[in-house]
Amino acid sequence: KLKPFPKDFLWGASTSAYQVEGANLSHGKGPSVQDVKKVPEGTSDLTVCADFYHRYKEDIALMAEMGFKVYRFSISWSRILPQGTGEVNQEGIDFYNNVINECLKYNIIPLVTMFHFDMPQALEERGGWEKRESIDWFVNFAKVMYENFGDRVKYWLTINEQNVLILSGDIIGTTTLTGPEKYKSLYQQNHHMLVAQAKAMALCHEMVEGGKIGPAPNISLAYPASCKPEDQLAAQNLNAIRNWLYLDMAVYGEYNHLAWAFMEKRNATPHIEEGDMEILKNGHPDFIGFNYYSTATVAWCDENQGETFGHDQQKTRMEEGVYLGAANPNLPHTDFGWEIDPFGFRATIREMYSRYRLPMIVTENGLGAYDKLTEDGKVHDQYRIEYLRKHIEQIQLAITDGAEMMGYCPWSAIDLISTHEGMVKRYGFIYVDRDEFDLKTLDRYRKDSFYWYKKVIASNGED
Ligand code: BGP
Repeated sequence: KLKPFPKDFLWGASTSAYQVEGANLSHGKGPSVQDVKKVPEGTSDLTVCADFYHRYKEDIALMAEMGFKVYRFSISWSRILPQGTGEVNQEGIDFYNNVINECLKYNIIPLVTMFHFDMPQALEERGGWEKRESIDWFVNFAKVMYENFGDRVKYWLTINEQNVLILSGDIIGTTTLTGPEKYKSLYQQNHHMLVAQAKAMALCHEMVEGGKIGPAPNISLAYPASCKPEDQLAAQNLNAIRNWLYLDMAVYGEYNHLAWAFMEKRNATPHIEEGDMEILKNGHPDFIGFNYYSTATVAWCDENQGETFGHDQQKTRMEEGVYLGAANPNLPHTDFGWEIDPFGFRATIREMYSRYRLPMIVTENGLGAYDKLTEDGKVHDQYRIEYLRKHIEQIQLAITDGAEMMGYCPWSAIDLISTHEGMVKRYGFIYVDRDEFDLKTLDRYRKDSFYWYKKVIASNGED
């Protein structure tokens, strides 16, 4: 017999600042690395996005109409602190105050991501996360946020997909180095992010009355490609460097031993200052937020053997002597080639709960597709409904298994700019009328999934 979703289960959805807001170089905002980066060919820049900066009231009203209990959004660091440190941009503070107050007006809990891929360019030019000072920069930003919003924002997420920033750092832009130097830089940046996160968690508990905070990595369980024993070792390797490195540190304040062995092998163990390990031990998350899109499948890989599988940031690649990414023949794909694995979602949740015993909230999950607006203003996205329904079923099964699940925030509340494919790849419940380069009306339309999700929420997951 299935256990019901908890009564106070947090149904909602997610967005991130640089992908949804627009107004990226106006209203006092400083540029972030995203604004400076060359956008992939054929895709829109970030000047307008979904124009959430000007239309947040309409958008939050639509979220309220769906019955959202929570809205996960990120605060742009360089909108608050244009130079990353120093002077505060009051217009930025006002904007996020308005967004927060608008949520609260409808009893929607704001769940704020502090960092979602958007390092202020001014800090990047000073060396970014590779510099030890980045810890202080981030903690200062956290302090400014707690001071200004902590009276009303009680749920916080530290760094979105830190593991993707490191593991796919060359694709996402965390490093431009290649060869052995790449690893050295990435794992030093990683260490600074981890210390910054631990300090921000401790500070949240100090400054925000009733504040709860957690990490938000992208967790994909790794499957062995076959029942060859060495493929199981490969799966353990990838799980360690992709998943557990981040969560073992967030929860236990310890470096995962397999991940450490990997860094040693790559000559990339970070420089750890005296006192760091104590700081890491003292930052306790109240919950685990995590993004889930699919699982990963890997085979054993001897030194100097194998080919890279896939090409984009979600695909599993290869690390010589560690693992070799493989396609999973049992899984269907999205229009954009991402594997779809609802069962793997349950398996991932089971594994996470066994390891960490903390309540969990899904901070992203969803289907990127080519949606079409019909002439009478409809979007028939049955494929998205199917995807989400199957994943929600697996959450309920995981709850029945005994896992403690707090909420579900699929990606994304509203259509926005994808990380690599611009506006053609849509995830929202709300359609935004614009194309890649033609801004059209920017009007909002309710997709079929909008009406469906509204029923899911109203019935607390029973529909
Ligand atoms: C996650 C990111 C999001 C988001 C999503 C979908 O990795 O946290 O920012 O965009 O993936 O990815 P994409 O836009 O590449 O389809």
